[in-house]
This record gives sequence, C-alpha cells and structure tokens, in this order.
Amino acid sequence: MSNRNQKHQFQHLETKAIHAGRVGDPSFGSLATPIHQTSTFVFDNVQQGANRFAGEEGGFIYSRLGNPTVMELEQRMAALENTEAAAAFGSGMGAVSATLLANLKKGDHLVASAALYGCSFALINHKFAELGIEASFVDITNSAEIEAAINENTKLIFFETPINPNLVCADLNEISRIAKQHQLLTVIDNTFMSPVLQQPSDYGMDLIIHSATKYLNGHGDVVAGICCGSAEQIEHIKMTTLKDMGAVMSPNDAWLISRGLKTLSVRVERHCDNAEKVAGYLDQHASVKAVYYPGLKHHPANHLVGNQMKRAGGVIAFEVDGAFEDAVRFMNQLKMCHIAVSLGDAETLIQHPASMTHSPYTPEERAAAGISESLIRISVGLEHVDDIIGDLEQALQALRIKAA
Ligand code: LCS
Repeated sequence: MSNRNQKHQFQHLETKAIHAGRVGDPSFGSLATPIHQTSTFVFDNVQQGANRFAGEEGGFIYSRLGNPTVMELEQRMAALENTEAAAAFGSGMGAVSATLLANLKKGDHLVASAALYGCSFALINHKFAELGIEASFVDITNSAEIEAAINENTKLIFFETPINPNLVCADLNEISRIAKQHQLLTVIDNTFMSPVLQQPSDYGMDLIIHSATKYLNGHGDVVAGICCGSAEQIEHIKMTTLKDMGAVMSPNDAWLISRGLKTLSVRVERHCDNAEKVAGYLDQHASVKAVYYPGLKHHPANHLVGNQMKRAGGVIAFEVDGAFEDAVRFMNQLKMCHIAVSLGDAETLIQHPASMTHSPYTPEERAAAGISESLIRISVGLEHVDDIIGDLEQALQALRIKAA
C-alpha cells in the first residue's frame, strides 16, 4: 500500500476532509477504509500483549482503547480543526462530559454560558453540582460578567457559538483574551458551525467539541461526538474519562462519519445558501415577529460573519407573530419539514426548544438564559430552497387565515 497521503500535508480543508489521516487498506488496497468491526486485537505472543499494555510497542489492544477505523476519523477531524489530535465518543454528550470531567475535580469551578444545549446545561447544573464542581452561568457576550465570575478555583470556560438554540454568538477573540489573562482552559462546542465555517483553534481555543451527530455526519443516522485539541490534552482525556467511563464511538459509526466528512464542505455551503434565503424570507414575513440568524444585518453578531465565522450556518431561530398556540399550529401545519430535534441533516428539521431540546431548563432558567418560550428552531436542510420556503409559506398562511 502507498503511504503517499499520510506524508502529504494537505493545504485546503476540502481536501483534508477527504484525504487526511487515511488508514486505507494495506491488505487489499480498497479505496474505502474497511470497517474494523472488532472488539479486540490478537497478539502474536504474551510479550507483545504486555509490551502494548506498557506502551512500549504501538498497535491496537482492544477497541475501547483504540480502533483503526475510529483512528482514521480522529486523525481527519484533528486535521480539519487544525489541532494535533482528536478523541471520538459515542455521543456529543459523551464528548462534553468526558472532556469537562477530565479537567475538573471536586472544589473546582467553571464559567459556563447560561444558554447551552439543554443536556450540557443539565450536566453542569445538576450532576456537576452533586459532584462538588461549582459553576457560574454567564451571558457569554458580556466580558465584564465573565470576568466577574472568575475566582481562584476557576479552571475553564465552556460555551457554544452560535448558541443552541437562540443563535447568540460569542466573540472568540474576547473569550481568548480573558482566558489567557486568567490562565483558564477554553472548551468550545463548535457543533453549529463545523470546521468548515469556524476553526476555534485559530483563536487559541484549547478543546473543540462537536456533536458529530449533526453536520459532521450529516445524514441523520448516527449519534456520536468528537473532541479536538493538543496531543497532551487528548491523551489525558483518552487515558482518563474516555478509557474508564467508556463512552467510545463504534467503528461502524466512525466509518459513516468519515464518509459524511467527504462531502462536509459542499453540504455546509448549501446549508448556508438555503438558510440565508430562508432567514431573509422569514425576516420580511408579516406573520413572523422576530428572526435570529447571524447572517441578517440586524443580528448583534453580524460583524462576526466573514471574520470568526466564514458564513452564518444552517440553523435559524424565530418567533411567529402570535401566542404560543399559534407557533404550535404553524409547526403542525408543515407538510415537508419534519418536526424533529437534531440538526445538520439533509432533511429540514424544525423543533420547539422550550418543550423539546431545552426542556431540561426550568422556565425561569430559560428566561435567564435568553431562551424564549415561543422560540422555534429550524435546521435548514438540503432540499431545494423553494420547496422549503413553500412549505413554511403554506403553514404561515394558515395562521393568517385564522387571524383574519
Ligand atoms: N452540543 C450541541 C451544541 C448540541 O446541539 C448537542 C445535541 C449536543 C452537544 C449533544 O450531542 P449528542 O449527544 O446528541 O450527539 N443537540 C441536539 C439538538 O439540538 N437536538 O437534538 C439533539
């Protein structure tokens, strides 16, 4: 087998997404890397097994500790996020929990964005509190509030940008400045952007998490997570919370995600094309009260688009003009867009955060985090944009007929 690819430093993200970290097939030369669907690896003799456990010899041991198909995905994601290494997990929450717990112990404190994916919030607000890990939840766009929350036990800052579900965006330069000043680790959830649109390592972010369930895989058939960072940090996570808590990714899922990555850049560009048009359409609609999309000129983070984030992404939040029942009626009226949580799939998915993804928050906690009860979140898919807008239009028209 030729090792040409491994030796070559790929320049462009589009190329890395296809070639970087390729494991390939030394036995038969197949183009697609085989799925190494195995729990364990056979040693030539007892000494070899002992050497591998002692770290004195390379090679695989047992798939919870590493697997060639999973390794290919990890190497490819590290290349895409411009980091030295990556660790793959069985879910995005597996990645969030293992990454945070590898860096926090009883008595430590973290600063977290008040608005986060609902289960990340629940993990920190409930489970970490039980474990004696304290958190301050802040408005991540407010530097003074972040700095005021930092104390002598603070170890890290954890946030998303854009935030699920309200599309508020943090300024990475600003977070980086604060973290450096206080010598804090930065952990960012980059799920909404994917490395195609935002590469947080360029802004000094230490650990970059993805729910690989979303854009990375892109086809709605896998639940998985990834964390990218320095070789030292990733080794630390792998040897502690990944190895011993065990939220590992299956080889089959890794293979599907590596396949998904080959089309990541073209998919994400199309998601953005469609979302820009859908956001513009919703923004001028008489039955829509508010639209939250960083690509719109009136969004507070519009200046970050074209800078920290290449484009605004495929997710939009909005509120229909009317009561909560009108939002429900609108969603139930949709014929093509699916009412479903998750995002980043080919299908347009629409959901109601207050009753679905962000139901782990109490209504008071949602209010404090700026997540309105009537917010609707749409993950704009890869269908023809006229069909997406057509479906939204017929559902919004039904509201107007009722109102008339
Ligand atoms: N981080 C973000 C930003 C997410 O949106 C999600 C899941 C996770 C982490 C957790 O990843 P998972 O374990 O599900 O792979 N977000 C979801 C959502 O918005 N709807 O359904 C799941």
